[in-house]
Amino acid sequence: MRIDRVTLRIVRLPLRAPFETSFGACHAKTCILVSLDGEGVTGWGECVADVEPYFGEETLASAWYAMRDFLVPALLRAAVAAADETHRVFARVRGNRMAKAALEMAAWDWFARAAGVPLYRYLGGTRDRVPCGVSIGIQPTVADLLREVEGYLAAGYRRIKIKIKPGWDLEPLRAVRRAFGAIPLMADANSAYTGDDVRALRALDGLGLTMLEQPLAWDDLEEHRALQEVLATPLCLDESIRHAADARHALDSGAARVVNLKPGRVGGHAESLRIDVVCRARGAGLWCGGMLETGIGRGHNLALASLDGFTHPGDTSDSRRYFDEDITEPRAQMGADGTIPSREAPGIGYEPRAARIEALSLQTQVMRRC
Ligand code: OSB
Ligand code: MG
Repeated sequence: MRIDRVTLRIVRLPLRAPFETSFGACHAKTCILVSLDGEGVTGWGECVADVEPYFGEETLASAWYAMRDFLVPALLRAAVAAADETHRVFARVRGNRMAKAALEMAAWDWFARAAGVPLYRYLGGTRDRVPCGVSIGIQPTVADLLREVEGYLAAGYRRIKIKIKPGWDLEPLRAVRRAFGAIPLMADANSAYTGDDVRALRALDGLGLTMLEQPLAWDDLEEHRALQEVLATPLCLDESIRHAADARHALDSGAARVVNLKPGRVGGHAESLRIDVVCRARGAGLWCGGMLETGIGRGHNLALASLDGFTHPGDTSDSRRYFDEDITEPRAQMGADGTIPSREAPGIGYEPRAARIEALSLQTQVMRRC
C-alpha cells in the first residue's frame, strides 16, 4: 500500500434525539473522518474520540493533533505490505489509540477494497448477519424508558442495554423487568460508581442482568475484581480495555468475564483480532460496542462483529437509531429479525456520500506524500 493523500475532516451530524449517559447529554455526533488515497483506491475510517475527555483521555482535538503532526506524516512516508502491519507505522507514538485506530481501520478498508473483498471476510468474519442490541440513554422518567424499550423490542433488537448512574439504576431496571419479563437486559454505568457504592450495585444482582458494564473507574481493575467477587452478575469492561494485554489481565484476574470491544478504542482492527483471540482462549464473553458512529465507523464495527468469537449482540444498531440521514449509501439497516446483513461489497461495503460529507464538514485538511 502506497498512500499519496490523506484527508482529515471534522463532521457534525445532528442526533435524532439527545443521548444521555452518566457523563451528560449529547445532541450531535461530531467526529473526525479520515480517507486514504493511493493506487486508485480510497479507504475510509472514523475516529471515536469525543469533543470532551469524558469517555476517554483522547479528544477530537488531541486526535486531530496526533494525526496531523505525527501519524499521517508517518503513514505518508511508509510502505505497508499488509493490513495487519499498518499499526507498526504508528508504534513510535505512545497511546493515542483512538487517533491511530481511525487511520489503521481506514487502511484495512483500503486493503480490502484493493483486493476486491468485503472487509468482514478480510477480517476473518463468517457471519452473513450480525445480531444487534441497542443502548438506551438515561431518560427523564421511567415511563419514557418503558416506551423506548417497547419500541426497540418491537423493532426486533435482540438485547436491551440501559445507561445507569446513582439514582437511576434499580428502579428503572426493575420497571423494565416487570414490564417485559425475561428479555436479554444489561446496564452500562460508564464508571459512575465507586468502591463505596457496592451496596447499590449488589442490589442489582437479583435482576438477572446478562452483565453489568463498567461500573467503576476505568483505571481500577482491582476494584472491579473485588466487586466481581461479591456479584453473581458478570462484569463487562469497556473503558478499562485499551489493548489485548488489558483484556488478558482483566479476565485472568477475575475483574471481568466479558469484554466490550470497540475497535476505535483499542487502536484498530489488528488489536481487536488479538482481543478476540484472548477472549476465545478463555471462553470469555465478547461483543462489539459502539460510539454513536456514522455509517463509516458503523460499517467497520459490523464487519468486526461478523467474527464468530463474538458471543453477544453488540451496540451495532440500525443507523436510524441515531440519524435521520446518514453519510453512507446504503445506511446500516436492521431487519425485523434483529440482524444487519454483512455487506458483500468490497471494503466496509457502505459507500461514503461525498457531497453530503462535504456539506457537513466543519474543517478539512489534505496532506500529501512529498
Ligand atoms: O459506553 O458504550 C458506551 C455511546 C457513547 C460513548 C460510550 C458508550 C456509548 C453507548 C452507545 O453505549 C453505543 C452505541 O449505540 O453506539
Ligand atoms: Mg460502555
